Amino acid sequence: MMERLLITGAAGGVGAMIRNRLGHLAQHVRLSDIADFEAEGEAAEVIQCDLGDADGVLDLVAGCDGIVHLGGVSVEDRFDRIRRANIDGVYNLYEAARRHNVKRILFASSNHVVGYHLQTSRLDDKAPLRPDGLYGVSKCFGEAMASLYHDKFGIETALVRIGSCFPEPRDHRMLSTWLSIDDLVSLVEYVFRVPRLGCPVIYGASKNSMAWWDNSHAGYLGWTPQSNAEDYRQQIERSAQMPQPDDPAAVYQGGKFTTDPIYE
Ligand code: NAI
Ligand code: 15L
Repeated sequence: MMERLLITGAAGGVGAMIRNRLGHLAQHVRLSDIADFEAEGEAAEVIQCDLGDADGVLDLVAGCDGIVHLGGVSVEDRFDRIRRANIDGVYNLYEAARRHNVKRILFASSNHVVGYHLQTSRLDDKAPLRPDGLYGVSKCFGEAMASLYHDKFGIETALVRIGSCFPEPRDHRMLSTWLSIDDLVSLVEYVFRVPRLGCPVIYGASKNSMAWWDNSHAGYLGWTPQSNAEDYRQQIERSAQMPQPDDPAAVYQGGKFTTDPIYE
């Protein structure tokens, strides 16, 4: 059991859904976000911090031995915003981890690092990076930082390329990309319990019948997702329009992110 687990981005969509479900992994849980929020119950400590503030991040990470790093800009945006949170922020986090001797991190990467691969392709951890926007590029940077700090300093990171983590899948693409909250929580458990993690790429998707991604290289983790987006197919067919075959939402793994402009 860890002494103290830090969860960044704890006020965000994913953070709010998992932050109360990881208390069994550590004696103390520290929650952080740039946004002000209140933790439910009294078990967790809350520290407001901008990931772009190096001194703030150094203080934030002090005393932690594991980090679930969810914080950052989570969609396509202007480069200056992405840079502060996802590039400076990740640098600040890994430097703080090195200086405070943090052993293990789960980095919330994204399927948008490989978003320009076709939906007809099956990808594993050897797939070339094909980011579909500046957001995807920033997640490539995060993965590279984690790799560097693993090779140079031995800090282990799970590079979790999350597909679509929401309570339920919302459209046809998510029949392939959906990651249920339960499966994410169990992935965090496996990442922090496996004796030797290394620095693997893990596609963060449930056991979807229409899956595009192969995690067999990470079988040693023992993580076996249980949810299947197929259970929601009828609901999706009622509520979401099926995209035309030439619609980027149906062509590229990154879906509509491939149509985002470079925001000025
Ligand atoms: P979100 O946007 O709801 O949450 C991100 C949180 O990070 C927010 O609460 C925001 O206030 C915080 N944040 C932004 N800039 C910050 C800064 N400079 N300093 C400190 N905190 C900052 O995103 P969501 O959906 O909860 O995703 C969590 C993580 O997982 C993100 O890193 C996202 O890129 C990644 N991810 C999520 C997916 C999903 O389906 N929800 C899919 C792929 C990746
Ligand atoms: C992401 O990386 C985003 O953070 C999330 O909001 C979803 O849009 C997800 O990818 C997705 O591709 O569905």
